[in-house]
Amino acid sequence: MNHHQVEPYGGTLVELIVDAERGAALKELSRAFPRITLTIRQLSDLELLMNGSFSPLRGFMTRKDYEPVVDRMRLADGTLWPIPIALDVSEAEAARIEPGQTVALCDAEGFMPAVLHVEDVWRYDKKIEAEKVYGTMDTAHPGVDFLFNHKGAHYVGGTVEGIQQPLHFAYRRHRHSPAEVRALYAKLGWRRIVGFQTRHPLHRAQFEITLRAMAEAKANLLLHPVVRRVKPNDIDTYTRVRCYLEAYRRYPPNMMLLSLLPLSMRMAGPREALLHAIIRKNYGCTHFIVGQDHAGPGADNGGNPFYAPDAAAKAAVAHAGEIGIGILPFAEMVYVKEEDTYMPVSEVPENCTTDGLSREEFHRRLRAGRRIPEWYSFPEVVAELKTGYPPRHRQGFTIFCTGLSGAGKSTVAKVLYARFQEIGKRPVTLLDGDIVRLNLSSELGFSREDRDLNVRRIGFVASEITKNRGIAICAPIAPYRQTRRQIRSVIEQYGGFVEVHVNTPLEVCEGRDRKGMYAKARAGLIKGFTGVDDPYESPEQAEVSIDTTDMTPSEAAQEVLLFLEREGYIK
Ligand code: PPS
Repeated sequence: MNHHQVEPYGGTLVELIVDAERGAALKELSRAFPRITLTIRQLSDLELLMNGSFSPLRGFMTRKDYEPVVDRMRLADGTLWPIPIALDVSEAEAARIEPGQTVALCDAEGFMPAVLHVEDVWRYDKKIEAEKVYGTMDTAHPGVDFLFNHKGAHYVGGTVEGIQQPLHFAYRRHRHSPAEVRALYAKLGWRRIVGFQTRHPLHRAQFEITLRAMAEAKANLLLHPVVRRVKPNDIDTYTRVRCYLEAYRRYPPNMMLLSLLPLSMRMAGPREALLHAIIRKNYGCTHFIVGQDHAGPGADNGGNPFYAPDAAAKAAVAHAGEIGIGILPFAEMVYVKEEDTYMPVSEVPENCTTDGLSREEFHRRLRAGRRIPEWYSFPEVVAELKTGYPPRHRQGFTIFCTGLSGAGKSTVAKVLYARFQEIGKRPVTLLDGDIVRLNLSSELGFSREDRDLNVRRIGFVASEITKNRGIAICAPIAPYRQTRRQIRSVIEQYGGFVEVHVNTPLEVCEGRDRKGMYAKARAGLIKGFTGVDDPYESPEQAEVSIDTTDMTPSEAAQEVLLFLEREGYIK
């Protein structure tokens, strides 16, 4: 491959896209190549390699570059590079890939954005990477957790030939390669550009920071948010971009450009700040804003921050000359009531009162449907957030009844179904065990695997209903704790998950034996019957637990309704 020589982060970008002819030839050849299916994170790295955001890198790092990068933030040739851009694979994959081979890099659908000419396959030391890159081995750090618990044990390094960029369908007019952005600057006559990185919605404090930075650097603004959800509680990308589009209108006309960056953040604090600065240099920025705790994951379980609040800014300033970008460090901004404006904490005049809202408090208010003060965020931004994150009484939720056969799950579920229909307001779906086994899982039996698959299917349907703000009422036995836990974690991303343990004792269920199943199970005519010769793992922390021994179904359902009312899901 013909790689042109580049000065580090200079005018020349290293784009790894081949021409159409070579692309077609590679596609043809790739039928014989081994294939690596990339995760979403790896695809982001690949995309940024291909479009020149990671210039001067020419592929995934080989050991020769990886080790000095980890050790002292230098590529083998001495160029500053703070974080490994390395492709991890599993033990099994590593065993079938050899240096000298070319492999196809594909997404989960089989689409092939690029090929990799393998130079190196090696087992890397996760501990050293954690210590050096993240400064900690604590898995409370999301980057470290990811490294230890989700990454393969080997890296595959080599040069990349890009054939076609990974596809994006949303907000396409706001996605640009570094070259495209540079061309836009030239067209608009922008010579000085300050870059702003964020993974949160733009509230007034951040807005004020960007305005101040623009004034300080006499520059236009590249608002360059990362469009990958970093932590489960982060605001989803679609809502966030709608917020940026609203904030956009608050800037003076023709002063800023909004571009979305598909970067997989590592939350590596100071080292990551350097990576962010390098990327922005490649995007033609002359200046870059580094805020408090930039790219930091907050505090560990003991409440101690992983990185000092100003560590990232210090690191960025120390390397600014080498990167070739001006760093604008920003201290925390607070709202000054008397002046009705934002100021860095250090500049607040005496006798003035300040106000602030932590991000956590803001999220709590948003989710509870409480008022967000106008000084905190523009009303149109808040309106977008409220549309994306309605208060609980407008969110969807799943009622997940679990318990033994004959415990009364279906009856309670039916009563709840009728009650919710009475209330109206939200669409309701009843996913009773029998209905599901008839319509979704008719081929399944009662082995551990089959039960798990059955319950996961129910969880999937319920999560879709919850996402669309409806009510899903499920009533399978769902005997295994681990499976219930998995379903909960998916559904809680979209709305409420209310586990209702229908905790009627086995003797009572067996005494009822409406379908005569227990008798058959005791007689050995049915094998693996829950509670008889197959386990039922009781929930540890169900939201509601009801024993229907001496309760009518309506009374039992009432317990659930009271819980929902208390928690704000119905009002
Ligand atoms: S599971 O474990 O969640 O997949 O079970 P589920 O889909 O709720 O199905 C439970 C109903 O199927 C009948 N049945 C059995 N239950 C338990 N164990 C075995 N081996 C079994 N074989 C059939 C049983 O009548 C359950 O009905 P419900 O409505 O729960 O009483």
